[in-house]
Amino acid sequence: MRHSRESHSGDVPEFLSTGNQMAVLRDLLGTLKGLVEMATYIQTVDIGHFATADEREALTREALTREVRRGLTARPRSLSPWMFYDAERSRLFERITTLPEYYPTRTERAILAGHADAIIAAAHCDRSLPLRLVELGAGTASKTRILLEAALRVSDDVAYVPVDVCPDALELACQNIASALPEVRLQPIVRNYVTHPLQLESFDGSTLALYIGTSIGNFSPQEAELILRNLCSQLQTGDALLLGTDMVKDRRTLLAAYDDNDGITAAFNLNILHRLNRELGANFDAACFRHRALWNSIESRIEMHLESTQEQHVSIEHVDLDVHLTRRETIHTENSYKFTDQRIRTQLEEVGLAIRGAWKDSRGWYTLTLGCLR
Ligand code: AVJ
Repeated sequence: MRHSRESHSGDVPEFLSTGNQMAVLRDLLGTLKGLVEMATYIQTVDIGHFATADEREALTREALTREVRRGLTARPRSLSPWMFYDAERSRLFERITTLPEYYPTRTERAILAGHADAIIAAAHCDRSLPLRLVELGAGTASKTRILLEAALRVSDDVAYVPVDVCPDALELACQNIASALPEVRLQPIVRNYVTHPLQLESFDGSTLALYIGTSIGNFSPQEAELILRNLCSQLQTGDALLLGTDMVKDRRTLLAAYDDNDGITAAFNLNILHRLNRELGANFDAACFRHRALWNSIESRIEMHLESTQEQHVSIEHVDLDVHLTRRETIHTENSYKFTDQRIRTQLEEVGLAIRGAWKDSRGWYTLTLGCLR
């Protein structure tokens, strides 16, 4: 198999320049140790370069195995959420986005619908130049369409580069955009932008990078900085980034969004265990765990955990791992950071972006911020 399992003490500049060196699994433990207690071990696994579904599957399983061994032997135990997106998890997330309690998606969509023209005008100053929109974690691109329509109102040369780890989602995104907006030039990239920094073709025009959907909230401030730094390394002076962030608000609203009445978020969380049973030969009994959502005000994040309701032993056959869980012991499965204006400013300025505009809903629950590369 074309990868090594060597673990380097990751240093940031090296990570930034890994570029196309596939075949390297590298974590950033050295960089992040001590900074985050739920270390997201950033592994470089370039799924996009592995042509066949079989190879992709083998690599995914390898990465999963590694993550499970790391996370379930650590204390407190944890599993990184972005490692677990598969068709079922994506489907459950799509359902979450329609729940009455889960306001971020519809709030962001409303802001886009109200301000797409202003956002495009602020990002695309020289209208004579072609415009390229590059979206990290594009998913099915349902909200992006609003921005692309606005882009087409000011330019007849618009390209869209959706980047996603999931080829099926990307396919759907391209079909949706191609049928609704055939004028847009599509250049999809299958890539896990977390584990493998994006490399864009040079472009004679202006680029607007999109990192929306509050996806950045899954990452600690340090990890988010790395992701943004990698992205900005692909931009030129004057190019822009549109960042979508969910804001700090009252605790009850936040908690309800991550612990809905229909139990969809619980199912989304417990899905990790089913996946481990299915793919790694584990024998988790999901009925012996419960979904917990907490608001950590010090870290400014919602945390999701799976709490063991009883003392139990679980074995994960393909990882050759036995886990003993005490009653009430938890596995930390997700963080969703919530932002303040100050936090957004810091996050953008530290990677060289100057704020050019910010758009919010009337309640101030969500913000779209446009930063320009200095
Ligand atoms: C996909 C990271 C934006 O944090 O709100 C939703 C994921 N997890 N409910 C979020 C999620 C549980 C979501 N993001």
